[in-house]
Amino acid sequence: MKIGIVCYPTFGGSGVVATELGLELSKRGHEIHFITYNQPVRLELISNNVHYHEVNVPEYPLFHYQPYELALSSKLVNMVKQHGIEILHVHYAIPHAYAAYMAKKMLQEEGIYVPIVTTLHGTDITLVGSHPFYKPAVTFSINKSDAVTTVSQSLKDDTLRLFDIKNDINVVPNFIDLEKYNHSFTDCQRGMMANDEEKIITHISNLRPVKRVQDVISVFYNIQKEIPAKLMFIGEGPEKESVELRCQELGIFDKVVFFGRSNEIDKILCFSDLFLLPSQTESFGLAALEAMASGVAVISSNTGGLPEVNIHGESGFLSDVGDIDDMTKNALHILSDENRLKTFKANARKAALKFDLHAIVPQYEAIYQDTLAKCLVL
Ligand code: GMT
Repeated sequence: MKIGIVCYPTFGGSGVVATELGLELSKRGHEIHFITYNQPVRLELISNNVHYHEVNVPEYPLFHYQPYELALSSKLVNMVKQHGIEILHVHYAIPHAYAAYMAKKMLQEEGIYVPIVTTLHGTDITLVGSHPFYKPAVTFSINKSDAVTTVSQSLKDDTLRLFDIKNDINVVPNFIDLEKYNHSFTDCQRGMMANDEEKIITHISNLRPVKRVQDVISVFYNIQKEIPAKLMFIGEGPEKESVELRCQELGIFDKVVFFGRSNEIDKILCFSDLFLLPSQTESFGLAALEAMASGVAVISSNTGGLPEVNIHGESGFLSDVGDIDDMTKNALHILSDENRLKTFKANARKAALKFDLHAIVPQYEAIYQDTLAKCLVL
């Protein structure tokens, strides 16, 4: 199939999933066209059947806001015509599903029919999309998609609760390339980051308020009072400065390593013992899955789709949002006993197996095939 993939090219989970999906589909023989405003961060390989088409929005002084949706829908029209793209898979409803619908309508005028698969990722539904400023357009775009998927059952429930949805929604969970996280061959160079007694705690996110990064610091502060530990803090975002300041105030700055954005997540996870994800909302928690695939136990909140990923008492523990004491208690329970830590780490890896890309990617292929077949009948 010739598949157009529209996504955010940044470090956000939706862009990562879209990119990994495209790359895997290309390995399975499909021709993939990424259409977005920058080369996606994890798109390291441009090969015969992986293409990247940049959407440019020329600055024009009359516009207070530059019209990205317009530029995207025009680009989609051109790319579908030029490359014979058969199906568009858009990740994150805003504004991608909306722009794709406009492109589809323009193409129909020329007798070209291209169906749209929309994947909802989380904040496009739970935070931004349900705001009254966007809600009518998001509802419309979801209902006008030819197929809709969500990355967890919880996100499907939220979508049905928050919007008036007439379409069926398929749950296709996020996935992982387990081979990339198979570290048994190496000692992971743990000694570079911590001494033998120190436990390594890790947090990865885009440091937005929804990630509750101050809770990460509070839990780590409590842990290191009881057990020697280091915190690996990965990501850039609006909360970064306040986190650095707080670490200074608490006198733990020398125990926290700030990596910024990193393309070496797998290496950092390789030497980690525990992953903290205390988010306010989290439709799935791809970062937690990446940690689990690396054999890292997870302490997370119990919000959204996290209970579908992190299995309470097995791969880690779940706590109510903001319950620092419970998260600290659970973290210390895992870290204070070497055998217990080993068991949780092994369980984490085992729980991640369920999300193997070889099991999940064919679900998307089946959706493309069904959608194309349905459209042929119409
Ligand atoms: O969570 C983020 O910071 C980024 C965001 C996105 O849309 O790029 O992630 C959402 O999509 C990911 C991939 O499907 C999910 O794993 C994340 O849980 C989800 N984030 C939230 O719901 C807050």
